[in-house]
Amino acid sequence: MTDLAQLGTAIETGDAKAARSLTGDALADGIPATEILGAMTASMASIGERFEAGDVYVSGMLVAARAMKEALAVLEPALVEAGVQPEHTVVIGTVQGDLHDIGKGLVSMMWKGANLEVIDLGTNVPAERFVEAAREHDAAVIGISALLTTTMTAMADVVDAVRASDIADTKIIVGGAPVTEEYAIQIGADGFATDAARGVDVVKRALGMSPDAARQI
Ligand code: B1M
Repeated sequence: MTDLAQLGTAIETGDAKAARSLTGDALADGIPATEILGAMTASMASIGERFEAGDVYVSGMLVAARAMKEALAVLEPALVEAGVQPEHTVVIGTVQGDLHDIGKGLVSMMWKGANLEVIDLGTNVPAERFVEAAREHDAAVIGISALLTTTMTAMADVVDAVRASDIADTKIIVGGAPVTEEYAIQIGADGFATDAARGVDVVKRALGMSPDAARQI
């Protein structure tokens, strides 16, 4: 049976090759995708703590993030379990000034798994780009991610830009480590989720889908 602690270590040390192969082994062993994901996210939390303590530098976070993304690519099919024609389109991105995309990528995967067509705008996305993309794709929901206390304020700019546009009624869901429910309410967002799994419930509620209407991992 694959040792998930080894997978965590591979990610923390930035060993992308080992992270990819251990993820494949864990899936082949029948370990649930959510459990594998748990080990991966714990390793990123650990890297963050070590960065805060001055034990690793930005370069260390970067190689760990690369290893995590490569391992996630192996895990994605099991997380998404694609199949049914998507009922709704949603747009998601990380706010302007912010380059963190792992959490946003996870939310995006989980939303795909909930049978949604997900348009991922990437990172460092200006407010107007969210509006343009939502209009272009006739999106029912805009998801915004921010990982920095200095960039989460840009979420308010996105909400303001949407509300001032011709697609003012589009539902907006926000999330990311520094974001709180209080902040989400303050800026006028329609929904907030602390993690990708809860993000599925929140998007389903925003879309008026019953909580059991879409598949979850
Ligand atoms: Co950055 N970084 N980083 N970093 N980084 C953090 C966020 C930090 C907390 C580390 C620390 O000090 N402990 C700190 C922020 C402090 C703060 O503002 N409070 C920090 C800093 C300071 C910085 C720089 C400023 C460092 C520097 O240059 N001096 C710099 C900023 C660059 C920029 O964005 N402009 C920087 C850079 C980077 C890297 C590029 C090296 C790399 C990112 C690579 C990448 O993403 N491609 C990086 C990394 C890897 C991290 C940590 C270690 C890990 C982030 C991560 O991927 N977590 C992070 C420490 C930490 O998070 N503990 C840290 C795993 C991921 C699964 O969780 O992203 O939280 P998370 O997503 C969760 C939830 O938040 C939620 O669901 C996700 C899954 O459950 N969620 C949503 C997220 N978006 C959502 C949207 C939703 C709903 C839920 O609805 C739409």
